[in-house]
This record gives sequence, C-alpha cells and structure tokens, in this order.
Amino acid sequence: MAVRNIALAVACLLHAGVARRVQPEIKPEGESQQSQLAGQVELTNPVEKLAALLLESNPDAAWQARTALPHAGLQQGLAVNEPARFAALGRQAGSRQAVVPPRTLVRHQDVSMEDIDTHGSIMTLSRYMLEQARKNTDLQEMESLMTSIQFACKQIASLVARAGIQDLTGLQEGGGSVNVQGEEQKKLDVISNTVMKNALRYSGKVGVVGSEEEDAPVLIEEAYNGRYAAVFDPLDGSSNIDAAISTGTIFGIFDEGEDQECIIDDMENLDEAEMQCLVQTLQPGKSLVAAGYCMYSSSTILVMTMGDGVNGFTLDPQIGEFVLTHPNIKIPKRGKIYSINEANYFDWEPALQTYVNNLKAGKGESGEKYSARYIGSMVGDVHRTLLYGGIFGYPGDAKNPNGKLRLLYEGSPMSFLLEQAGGKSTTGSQRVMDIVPTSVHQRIPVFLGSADDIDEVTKVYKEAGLVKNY
Ligand code: AHM
Ligand code: MG
Repeated sequence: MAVRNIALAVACLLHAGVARRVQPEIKPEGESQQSQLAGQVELTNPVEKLAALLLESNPDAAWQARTALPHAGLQQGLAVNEPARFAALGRQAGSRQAVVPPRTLVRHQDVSMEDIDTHGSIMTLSRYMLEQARKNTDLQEMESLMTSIQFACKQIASLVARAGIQDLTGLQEGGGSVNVQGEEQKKLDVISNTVMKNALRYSGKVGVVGSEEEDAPVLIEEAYNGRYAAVFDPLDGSSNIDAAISTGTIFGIFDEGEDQECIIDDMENLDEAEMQCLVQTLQPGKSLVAAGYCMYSSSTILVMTMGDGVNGFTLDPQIGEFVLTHPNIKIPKRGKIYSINEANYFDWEPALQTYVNNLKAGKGESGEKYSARYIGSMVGDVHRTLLYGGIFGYPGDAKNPNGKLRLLYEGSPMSFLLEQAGGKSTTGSQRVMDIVPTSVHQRIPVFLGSADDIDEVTKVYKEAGLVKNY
C-alpha cells in the first residue's frame, strides 16, 4: 500500500508539469556521486523539491513505484530525476536504470495511431468519447451513455474478480432460479443484470432495455427516459464463472429517436399489444448505432464501435480508467483458427462436418492446417478471433436448428463489431445484421470472423443447399 501511495504521489508531482527538470550529467566512475547532485542539479521548484524528498525518504519504495508506474510520460519523468536523486543517496543509479527500462504504452500491433490524435498523452475512453462528441454533436448523448456503460463494466469486472472471495459463485438462490429461456441463473447473472440495468436507467438516455436475464423488454420510467434502446447480455459465458475463466458483457444500442413511445399500464402484466410495441423498438443489427463488449479476463477490455471502426480500451487498475490500447482494430483477412463446440459434431449437417474436417486436414481453401480454440465464452472467443483472425461459430444442428446464440444481444452486436473491423458474419446463408428480430430472445446460427473464412463457409452452405432465412 505504501508503495502504491508513493507511486501515486510521485506520479502526481511529476505529472503536474511544473517541476523543472535538469538532466544530470553522470560523471566518470570514481568521482563522488554525491558531488554530482550538488554540482549539477538545481532544485529550485517546490514541487521538484518535494519529489526529491519523497524519493529520499523511501528510495526502495520509490524504485518499486517507478516500476509500477503505468505510463510512458510518468516513467520518463522519474527516469530523468532518478539518477541524481539516487546518486545523492550513494546508489548506482545507472545500473538500476538498466534493470528497469522505461515502458511504453502497449498498442495493438500493425495499426497506427494516426487517426486518433493523443497529443502524446493517454487516450482514455472518457476522453475519446468527449472528443468524438466535440467533433459530432449528435454523439453528445452517446457520450453520457458510454460513461454509464463503462461504469457498469468496471463494477462487473470488480464483482467477477472477487466472485470466489465474496461468495458470488454458484447458482442464484442455491438453484432453481430459471430465466425465461429455461436456463439456470447464476448469482452473478442476476447481479450483473441489475448493475447494467441501473447504469443504463440512470444515464437518462435510454427508453427501453432488452436483456438476456429479463423475460421481456423493460421500459425505463419517464423521469429517466431517453432516446436510445439498449440490448445486453450482462454476463455472457457465466457457466465459466466458477472456474474463473473469461466472461463478458455484450451491449448494443439502437437510436429510437424521440418519437417512438409505448404506453404501458403495468410493466409486470404486459398485454400482447404492449409487448408488440416494446418488441418493435428492437431492430435488426444494421440499425445499431453502437455496440461492444467488455471482457473480464486477465485484463478487462472494452471493445466498441459507433459505426466508424473498432477501438479497444484496457482497464488500467492503477488509475481506474479504460485506456486506448487497441486503436482501429482490423481483423486479418484470413485466419488459421476455428472456434466451435465440436461436441455437437454428430448433430451437424454433413457439409459442416466436411468443412471442419478440411480445416483440420489443411484441405480447406487456404490449404493451411487450422488450430482449434474454444473457450465457451462468446466474448473471449470473439475477442481472440478479432485479433488473430479465423472463424468462430455456433451453428444450428439437429437438436437446436437455430443454434444457441441470441440475435439481439449476442449475434447482432458482435456482427456489427466484426463487420466494422473488416470481418463478416453469417448464419451460413444470411447476413446476421439483416435479420429483423421476431422476439427478444430469438436464437440464430452464427459464424463470424475473417472475411475469407466466412466467405468459405458461406460457399459450403450454398453448395449444400442449406439456405434458410430467419
Ligand atoms: P450464455 O449467454 O447463457 O452464457 O450462453 C452463451 C454462451 C456463449 O458465450 C458461448 O459461445 C456459448 O454459450 C457456449 O455454449 P456451449 O457451452 O454450448 O458451447
Ligand atoms: Mg450470453
């Protein structure tokens, strides 16, 4: 804790931008290190003096603080100041520096930051949204909405991380709590749903929400009502929770405008007409104005699109902010990984069996032998597919002709992201983004991934006559 406090104090002081830094000249070996500081470093600024005091009062903690500092600018600040400070303490500053090279911000490989001008500093999600809203005033309300969504993601990330400690693993009510789709709810399914719903409600920007854990769309009360409709899966892949494996929140945002209004007497007892009205507010994927996911894994990563490309932000636990780490994500045109639950193999169509067998044997279109990766958490599997390329699928089969994934809050938002990253998404015979939902929890088969991989599977379906419109 002490280390962390010093790290923060030093970071704040050096980041304040008022400390005048004088690069000390390291003299030849043998000369007194003490005299270097006395002769070469002026400490005129009170902030700089305070920083020096902090370093002198606990040098070991200060060294650890430096290694813990998250960002390049702060690292450099310390790097400039340290040699003289540690020289003053009779330490070998040079050798320490060699051990702890300044870190740089991790960025997604192969993409430039040209489109996103960070002016050399950290681009947080909040700042990114502010800048988007400044450029396009239509996005001002979206900015508020994203503030609420990122807050919910932070809360859920914290709950997921502490689930094993705080007795949040296992089934809701010890078992027997089943959602409208007949699935047993986990404790965290229910809590995450409440977190997400409240965040959206109090954003004041959402009129209706559709969630995997709600039987019917929920109308937000008038006091908070806003122009957007939000659909979400609060904790996708929650069957993995008890084993501390990746999970995620998926969200999609539709712009209903000011006109659409459903008059509901009693939310608990919707009649058919009220239900239809609410369902009509939910639209095909191509009408989404924003979509994304938060992945709770070794890092918490929020990946989103507002229809102009895909950006990924990693939660920096030291400052509690999502930081742009994956600007302008583009999925490779062709991958070498397939991600599918092969336990369903014997229920698949023969054409699909042959397609997967060919990938394994290196007899597909690319001629490459594919690897298999399957987490069983759509967010994790899609995130990897987005970064590495390949194909993720949950096809229909003999037991479940429409597959498992839900159109509104799984298929559509993920398809929007994939398409925005240069990939594709299909049921096998129909673009997922074109499908108009007929019910909130409608299931559809999904294949999504690299453009060439999706084209290949689409061809397989077409040649086998597996054409179906949803
Ligand atoms: P969930 O929303 O109930 O968690 O179910 C969706 C999940 C997806 O994350 C994942 O792709 C799929 O179910 C895995 O299903 P299976 O265990 O049948 O492979
Ligand atoms: Mg789900």
